[in-house]
Amino acid sequence: MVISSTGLAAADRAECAVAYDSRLIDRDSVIELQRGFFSDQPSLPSKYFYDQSGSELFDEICELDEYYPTRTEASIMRECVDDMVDAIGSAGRLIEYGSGSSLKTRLLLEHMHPDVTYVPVDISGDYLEQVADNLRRDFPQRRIAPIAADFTRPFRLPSSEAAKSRDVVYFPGSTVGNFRPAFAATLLSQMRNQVGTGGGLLIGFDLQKDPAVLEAAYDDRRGVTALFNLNLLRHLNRVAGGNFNLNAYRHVALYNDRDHRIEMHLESCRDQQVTLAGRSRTLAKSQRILTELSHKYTVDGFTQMAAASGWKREQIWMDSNEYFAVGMFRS
Ligand code: AVI
Repeated sequence: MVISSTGLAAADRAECAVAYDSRLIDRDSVIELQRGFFSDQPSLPSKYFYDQSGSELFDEICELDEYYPTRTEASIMRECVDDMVDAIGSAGRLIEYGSGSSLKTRLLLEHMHPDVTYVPVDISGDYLEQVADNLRRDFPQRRIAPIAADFTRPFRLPSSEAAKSRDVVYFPGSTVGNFRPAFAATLLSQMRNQVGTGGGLLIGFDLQKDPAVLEAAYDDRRGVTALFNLNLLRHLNRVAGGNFNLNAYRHVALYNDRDHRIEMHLESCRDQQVTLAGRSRTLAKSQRILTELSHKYTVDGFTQMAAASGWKREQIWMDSNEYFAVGMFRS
């Protein structure tokens, strides 16, 4: 069988063409899905969490008692915003990777020097324009210059109009932890190249702590995270010709002590046959599909990873429990 350069057999490619709707999912994503799901240790990309209901469930997760990251980061931001805006400075741009609703950024927008331009970067162009319009209404003095881009791939930043401009990338929410270390390092290098020498990185990252606290945060009593995890299958049934039976999987969230990360899985409750994007496979009872990694760092470990990508630690802000950190790094 001839394997194409993308790793997908020619016959499979032909099969894919009829098995999914190209208005809902592009060919590269189908190839990515097939690579992950039809391997010995099946996995599915975390990006499929976030359809309309997944995004709503994620908002609900952020409000849960057990899920400490969102409110802890928000409290650090509130308490230390003056130091942060000093570190951002008075000329240049604040470039937010994966800005979404920009809700977390409103505090900075209220406090930052008026000459700092806000550049939200998000994959969803229409939503981005809508958010930018709302921000322009609420912050009429501030320049808002959105960029529609997938930040996990290299994208071009327009050259800055301001003289002596200093750009700062803002990456909140500990989203960096959802990438494997090698890819997180690639992303940090991409950010470093975008802002150049003297640029900054303001980034939120989650810290290592009692595994019981971590596992509760990703397996809450009300089962919201379980629904969020299962919703990924519902989403794939809709966009990628999946036939997952949502009642035949259970949510599992475990802390991996060696790699310092929460791993979310969907465990098959019985032997079953599944079709996705035109191909089928068997899942044995108790076999797990990996759906998400969420890495937890020490401040020193994160600093070393950032240093390998050209960033020097400037300041770290933490809550009193040392659950979460926001760092300012300089290139
Ligand atoms: C988006 N990301 C930082 C969340 C996390 O904590 O890793 C996603 C999440 N998954 C389950 N709960 C929250």
